[in-house]
Amino acid sequence: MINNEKLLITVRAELKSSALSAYEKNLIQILLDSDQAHIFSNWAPPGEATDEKKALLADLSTVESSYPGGITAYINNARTLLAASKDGVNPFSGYQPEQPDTVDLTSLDDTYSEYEDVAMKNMDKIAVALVAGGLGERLGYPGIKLNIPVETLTETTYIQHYSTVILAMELRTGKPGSVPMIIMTSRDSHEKTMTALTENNFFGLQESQVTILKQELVPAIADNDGHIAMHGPYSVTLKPHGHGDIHMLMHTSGTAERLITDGKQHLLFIQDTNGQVFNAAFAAIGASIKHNLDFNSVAVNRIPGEAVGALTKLNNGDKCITINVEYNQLDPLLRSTVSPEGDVPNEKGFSIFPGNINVLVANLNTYAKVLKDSGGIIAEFVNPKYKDDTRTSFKKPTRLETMMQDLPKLFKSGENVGVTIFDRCWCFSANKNNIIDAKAKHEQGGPPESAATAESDFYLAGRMKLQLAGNTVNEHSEELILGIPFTRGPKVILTPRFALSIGDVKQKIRNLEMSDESTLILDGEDINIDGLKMSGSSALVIRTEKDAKVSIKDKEISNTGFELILLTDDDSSETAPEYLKIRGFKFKNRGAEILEFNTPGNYEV
Ligand code: UGB
Repeated sequence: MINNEKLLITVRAELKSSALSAYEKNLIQILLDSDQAHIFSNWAPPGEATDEKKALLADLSTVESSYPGGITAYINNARTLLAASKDGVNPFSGYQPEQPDTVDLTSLDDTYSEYEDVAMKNMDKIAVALVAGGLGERLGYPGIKLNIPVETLTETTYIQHYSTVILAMELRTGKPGSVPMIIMTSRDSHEKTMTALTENNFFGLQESQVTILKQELVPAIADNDGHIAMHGPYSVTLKPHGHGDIHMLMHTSGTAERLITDGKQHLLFIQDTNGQVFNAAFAAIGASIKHNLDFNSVAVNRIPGEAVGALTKLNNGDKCITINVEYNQLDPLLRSTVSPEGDVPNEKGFSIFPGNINVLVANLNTYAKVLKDSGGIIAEFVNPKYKDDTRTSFKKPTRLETMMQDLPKLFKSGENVGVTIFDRCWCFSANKNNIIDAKAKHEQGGPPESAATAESDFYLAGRMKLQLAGNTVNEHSEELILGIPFTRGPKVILTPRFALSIGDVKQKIRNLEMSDESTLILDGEDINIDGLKMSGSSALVIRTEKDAKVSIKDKEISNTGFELILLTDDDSSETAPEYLKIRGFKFKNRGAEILEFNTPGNYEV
């Protein structure tokens, strides 16, 4: 307790003055009761600097109203977690790591299609939650990441792409507005996300089906006693609380319960820049339904030591949970328990602990129950950087954080937690790193996760779908653009309206042959191809409005298509928009065949 009588006299005078409202004075009292008198230590006498005082209290009142249990609960939680951290409490003490239960969908075979079909029949029971509160510091993009184009041929942005998938899901249910979309924003992303939605008419979604949940920042903590950090007499230091806030907000806003009332059974969580996610999401939802999973993590095979969270089953005899263990914690855990050699590869070269990519499927009934039991606070953790081994002071203020993949930490036991493994390029290729870091990551043998690789993989998924449908697709060799790998063709975009599953592609495209630099863009519900040969750098774009049926039969395409231009070779490189600069290239239409069908009818090409 701060017991500085002079300081307390000043604060008490503030409480008696009429400059602040009753609510603000109550907040001061709450803070005093939590040993936070230092916040007021440099305040001017009552009646002075009132606006600054009110601004500080407004920041803290947001925490008081948004954090379950208010600011007192936040400070108490911080003290408990900091004490455990100081004592070096091992969160996995007593647990034996085991291989988690997995469903292997790395092969896109008939079994895979069965899983997809299960989800296709349950479209009206699915809701999608997109976490988009991140600042994207690693990417360094000036706007919100949701506004970046997934690819530069159609310039469809991430938010538009996700919305288009939802619209396509609704085509299956026959009920517009029936697939809820929840978007978590933050102070950093809220305004721009709202602008993107409103300026684009919610990308065709109904406003009522979109729920925006805004996460708030939390106070940074200066020391092990839980004192709130200050950076000025009237400014507390605030920091992000992490993507796990989605769970808290789903609870406190009543959204989880509402989804259940509306008949939804599964909630799919996605990140802001993973254009591949809906290649795999439906099969993952199918796996959740078929195996009755309460929680299902989409995962990729990881090489031992790879810097990706490892999905691990932990068993202490009483409790058995499958959770994400950070890769730097996994190796010591294995060495001290079941494997003196640490994380070793299996016969295929992979760790038996698959990598988490933060695409998650939760059974809504279980989810809502866990939220209710936990008050919505999901496995907070603290990660202070201590000045020295005494663990008594920090290099800089810390804060409590949460991660959305940690939800199973709150499972009591008996919940059915699964892991569904997919081919990496098929399910995950995020746009997280700037070009310098992406190049370095590639040189170190890791995935660059940049705008260019995300775009390259987006086309790759299109090619994979065509190949699975038995078509001939000649792939161009990979090249380096700004030191980052990119495959220039063929570029294939099959929009969600055209196909949501591999089955859809198989049904609609036969006897297609594509050369290694050609481009095919299909955007319409009812386009059928039987016999199409594309040579050289030819490009064909087909767009249809509702009720326009298009059949392509035995057609040959030869035109100059889209040319890839390196920005380094282009005069306009300096003035190029940022979404091109983060790639290092652009495409120029030199003569693509573009067919648009804007009125209902049957068309043969
Ligand atoms: N996000 C928020 O909405 N709010 C926040 O406060 C923070 C983030 P990052 P991170 O893809 O390989 C995750 O920053 O957290 C959103 C997993 O934890 O891109 O470093 C943000 O907008 C990790 O296990 O990623 O790492 C974005 O949509 C691994 O799966 C999302 O949260 C890793 O992603 C992720 O934020 C990965």
